[in-house]
Amino acid sequence: MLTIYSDDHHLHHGRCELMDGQLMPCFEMPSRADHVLERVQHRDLGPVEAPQDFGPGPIQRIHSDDYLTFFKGAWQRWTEFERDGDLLPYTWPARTLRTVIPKSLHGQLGYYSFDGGAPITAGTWQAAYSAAQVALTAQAAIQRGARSAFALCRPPGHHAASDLMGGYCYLNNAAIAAQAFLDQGHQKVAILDVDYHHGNGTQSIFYQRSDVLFASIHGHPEAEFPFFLGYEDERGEGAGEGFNFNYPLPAGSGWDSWSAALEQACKEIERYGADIVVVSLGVDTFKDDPISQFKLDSPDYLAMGERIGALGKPTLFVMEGGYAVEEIGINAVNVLEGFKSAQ
Ligand code: Q9C
Ligand code: ZN
Repeated sequence: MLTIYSDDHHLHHGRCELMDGQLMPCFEMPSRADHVLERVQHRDLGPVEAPQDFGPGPIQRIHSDDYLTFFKGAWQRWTEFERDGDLLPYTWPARTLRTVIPKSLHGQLGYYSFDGGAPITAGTWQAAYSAAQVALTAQAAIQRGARSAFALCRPPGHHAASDLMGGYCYLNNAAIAAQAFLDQGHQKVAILDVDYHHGNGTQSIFYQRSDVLFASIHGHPEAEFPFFLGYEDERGEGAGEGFNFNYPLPAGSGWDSWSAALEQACKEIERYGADIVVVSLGVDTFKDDPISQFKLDSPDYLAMGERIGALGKPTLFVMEGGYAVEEIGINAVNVLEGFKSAQ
């Protein structure tokens, strides 16, 4: 299986995030992608190539121009404050407030984010832009006839909506790739999101559309980030009604209940008749993940890959979360090897 990877992810290295009342070093750190790349090479998964640059066009198909302009220019504006730290939001246009777009940097940062978990650093735009190109380059390989490809994206993307960053995400790599498939002639793309957290950004982007089916297995939003989306009764609306499937599971869930949800999601993807499957591949479902509450073990990821492979569809894997840095490579590559064994 071809892997696409860019060193540019090192340009994004946030300093800290708020966790249980404490400032902690960011869990979403550069060594994550480094470990996955090492494992890809160690296991001889296949060639590793750098991304091509498809320009901003395919990103603009998903993200609004005003959001992209803000994100691209935010760091330069922040340098004028001559502060030491990362650029982080601290006020949001919640319920009783107005949703005008303020002129100030921090006002706009609140407007274009849904949490304080996506710090902007000097290299964040470039890293996120390159991650989107990584996804698009892997997408292009499938478009040319490959049965599968692995987009080793960092930063991740599935929490990012059309004009919102949050949850370590800025540009929605999986959504950008799914849209590229549609723009290049495919009719039906299924996005299977196996990250521990609900893919709220991806869901919101495609919620009113029937050309992308979204299915997500995740920690129940009653108890887990992102809290405000990811319930089972979110089925899509308008033309998108019946094309959104959420499988929220309680803390402590292991392979038995997780794989039962996967089975249901796969059945829906088969019923839909997807031409292409895009997998939002988070491995923060792992039992030792430091911010998550599921109990999957490393061999379970082989079985996960096998079931996805049994769909028999061209499949693009897009890296999302996973914070047990030592095991992230083993678990992610296990999915890819399980997939290959089912071909
Ligand atoms: N800092 C992904 O896995 N909250 N994002 C963590 C408090 C945010 C996870 C706990 C989790 C976001 C791509
Ligand atoms: Zn996650």
